[in-house]
Amino acid sequence: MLLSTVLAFDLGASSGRALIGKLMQAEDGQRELKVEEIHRFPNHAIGVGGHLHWDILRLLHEMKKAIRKAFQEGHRPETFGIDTWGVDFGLIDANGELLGNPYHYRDPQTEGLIEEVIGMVGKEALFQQGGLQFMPFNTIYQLYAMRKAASPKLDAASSLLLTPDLLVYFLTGRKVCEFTMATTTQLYHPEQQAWNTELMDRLGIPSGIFLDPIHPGTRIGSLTPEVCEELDVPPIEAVAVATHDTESAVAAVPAGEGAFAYLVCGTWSLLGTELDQPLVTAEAMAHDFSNEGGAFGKYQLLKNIMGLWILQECKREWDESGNVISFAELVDLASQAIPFRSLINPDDARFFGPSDMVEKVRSFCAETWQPVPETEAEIARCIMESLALKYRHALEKMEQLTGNAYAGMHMVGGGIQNRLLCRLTAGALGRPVWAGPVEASAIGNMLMQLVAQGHCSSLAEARELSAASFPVETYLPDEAEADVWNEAYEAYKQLL
Ligand code: LFR
Repeated sequence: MLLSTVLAFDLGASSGRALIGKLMQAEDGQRELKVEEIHRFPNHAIGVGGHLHWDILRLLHEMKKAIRKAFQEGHRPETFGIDTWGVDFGLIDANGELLGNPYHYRDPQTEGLIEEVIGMVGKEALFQQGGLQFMPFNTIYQLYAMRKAASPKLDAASSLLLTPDLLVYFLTGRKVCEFTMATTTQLYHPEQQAWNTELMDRLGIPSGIFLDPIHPGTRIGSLTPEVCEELDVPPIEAVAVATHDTESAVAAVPAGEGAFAYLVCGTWSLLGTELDQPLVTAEAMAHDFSNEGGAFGKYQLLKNIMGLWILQECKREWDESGNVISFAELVDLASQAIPFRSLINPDDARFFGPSDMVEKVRSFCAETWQPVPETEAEIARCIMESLALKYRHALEKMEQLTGNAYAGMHMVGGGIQNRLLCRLTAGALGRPVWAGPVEASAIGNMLMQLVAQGHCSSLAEARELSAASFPVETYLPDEAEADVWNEAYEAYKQLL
């Protein structure tokens, strides 16, 4: 029996997806979530006038296409939810119109601003009040960059909408601020559970543009009559899901009771664990951990690791030079390459910006007196082994911070289709890796819609449904490889 149909939009840095979820109940009462992708579209950073932007109206266009398609294909979603990457936003003027194109978080405008803001406020204070790892793209630095550039948009703004909220606004006309995204700004005080208006005043950021956060699982409102007419669809309702994609993914981790470690694996690698309260200690700051708000008011103690971005950029370079090579081929080549030939620190700042990635990997190896990887296979192997070792490092630090020991690690997200990476991760950790589900963000998005609809009442129940609906593959470390991994880990730590 069909209990409910939902529509999830999951927008990532390189593509967007629309998926239909159907909550089914068997005669014995067993429930299952069935998921089907109905639309997929590319998403690109677009450079103009020295800035990098998102093409937000193109994304809206593709989302509208997906809504129409859902109904044309006979689905009847009751609600929809949107999740995207963190930190980015649009500014809305007094007439309700968007002021300019939202900046892409890799826009170079924030270069050097972390140091400047730390100079004004102090590092400990910033961490204590914002809970986040110091990343150049955090909303705080983007807004401060606009202030420094005397951006007229900032003065004309009457509200700030983070990307998923902006898209919800375009479709429903309702302006909201969803909590999990709010906590990626570094302007939200997790301990006080309020916007940090004092800090905003200090940096010349207008505090009046921020709306009071609402929590995942809240109903927002229906598609506007214009949108319904344009698409010829009934007025389905938007739900505030855990709109930060990472938090949606964490909501779908098929973990049982008790502390668990996870890795959300995509363009970024987010390695973390769920806590009831933020952990804003000096140690957490020293090890570069963030506290990001999650579904049901939880906090995620997590670390942003540069992730598969480095490999994606290398692949883009090869593709553009006419050497078109699929991810599957790359993984296959890498699995045949000589292990542990050279390693990088994936979080070295040089890897953050786009372009020249192959050369950046090579120069890192040259500067650290390692063999310089030449072939695609060698470069891909180097990146993946380095990521796996980075995961071990982060997991060990996390154990120190929380005092918990983790028996293994859940891996979710698109990156787990890279089976070599899962295998290498299990090897590096010397612990099992439980991989799945792949579409974690979209599934977590759907789960919070089901919470809003009253079909799930807790995170535990949502995760149970995830576990019952999607396969998980276990990767066990090979005992015989433990020594070589330990040696590689020692070598890796020398690079940090
Ligand atoms: C992952 C993610 C990370 C965030 C980064 C930039 O997609 O949302 O959590 O730090 O993108 O927004």
